[in-house]
Amino acid sequence: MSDRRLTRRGFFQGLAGLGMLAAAPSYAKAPEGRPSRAERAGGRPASAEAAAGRPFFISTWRHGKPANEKAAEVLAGGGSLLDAVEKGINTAELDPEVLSVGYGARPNEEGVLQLDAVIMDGPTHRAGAVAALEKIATPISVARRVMENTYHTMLAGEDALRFAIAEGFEPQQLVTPKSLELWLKWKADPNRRRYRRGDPALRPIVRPDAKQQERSALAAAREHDGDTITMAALDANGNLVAGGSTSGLSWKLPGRVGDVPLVGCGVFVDNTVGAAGATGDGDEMMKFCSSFAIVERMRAGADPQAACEAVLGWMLGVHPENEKIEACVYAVNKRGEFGAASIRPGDFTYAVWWPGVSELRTAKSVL
Ligand code: SD4
Repeated sequence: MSDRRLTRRGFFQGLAGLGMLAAAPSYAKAPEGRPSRAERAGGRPASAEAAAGRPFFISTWRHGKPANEKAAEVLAGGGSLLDAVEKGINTAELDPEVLSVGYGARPNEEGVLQLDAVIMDGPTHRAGAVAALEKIATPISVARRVMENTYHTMLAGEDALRFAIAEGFEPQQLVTPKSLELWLKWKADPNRRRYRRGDPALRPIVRPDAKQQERSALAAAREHDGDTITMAALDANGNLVAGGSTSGLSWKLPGRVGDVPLVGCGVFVDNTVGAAGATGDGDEMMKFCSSFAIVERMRAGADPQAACEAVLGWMLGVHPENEKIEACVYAVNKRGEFGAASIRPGDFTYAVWWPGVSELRTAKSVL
């Protein structure tokens, strides 16, 4: 048995100590009788921090910081919480330097940008989403129109584009010279990553273990993370809204839809409990409904940090090879306690905002 497996076992023991495995499937059973991580840490398992003010915003990656700041500004200016999340996420969508969201992102296998987005409103428990939407730079705004102007929850593909145009959105070329150059470079590489089974470079966000340490250092120093944005927001009245927007995995197969627009996967809100969001290998994460699973654990009494770690632990229990993937989650409960976790160390930079604080954090890893 490798050291890695032992580490993972230690993790499950920690979950057992938190009482988290009671709610987890039987294949995630922990060995009995060893001190949990919580006990080793002096009996204080819950590492959820509490935001010291309201509103509170939490977003993925470095571009989450300007997005949170914009969201806070919109709310302070009299906008609704939905406006705040939409406009906050628009900042990443419209920034051509953010290479996995909206305008200027990395395209699919055929050099076309297909975008996914979602928005979910806690007070009404409504959601809107778009999948594989082309030519519209701000898909979260289209998702909001789906929620507010239709009886549907998700529109996809060409018809989502027709809906957007009917709603007044301007179609445009989203591939920039920079994203075209990146795509051409990928196309020209004989060892390029593809997504058909049998391809040696199949797994999308797997990086070799040997690179993990290097990655940890790099993660903090990177100019930007070319990754999905998801955001959760909590206002002074205890209401919650969440949203997300992404170009999905770079060089994905045309028509591929990731976890982000799927309610309960990219984000989930239960206004009586809390909200959660995800980023990472969506093809794997969607099989665990990661955001929904976190909120349900919070409903059962887990604090946000424990809930995040428990769900990643469940993913590892079911598919041990998930120790190699990028899987990152965060959560906030109605009291403003929040947490975040990734499977691998150093993987997940996230941004938090509350009055007087706007900063980046690195999430705890479960390995
Ligand atoms: C997807 N979850 O489409 C997204 C990708 C992502 O950081 O979050 N990357 O699978």
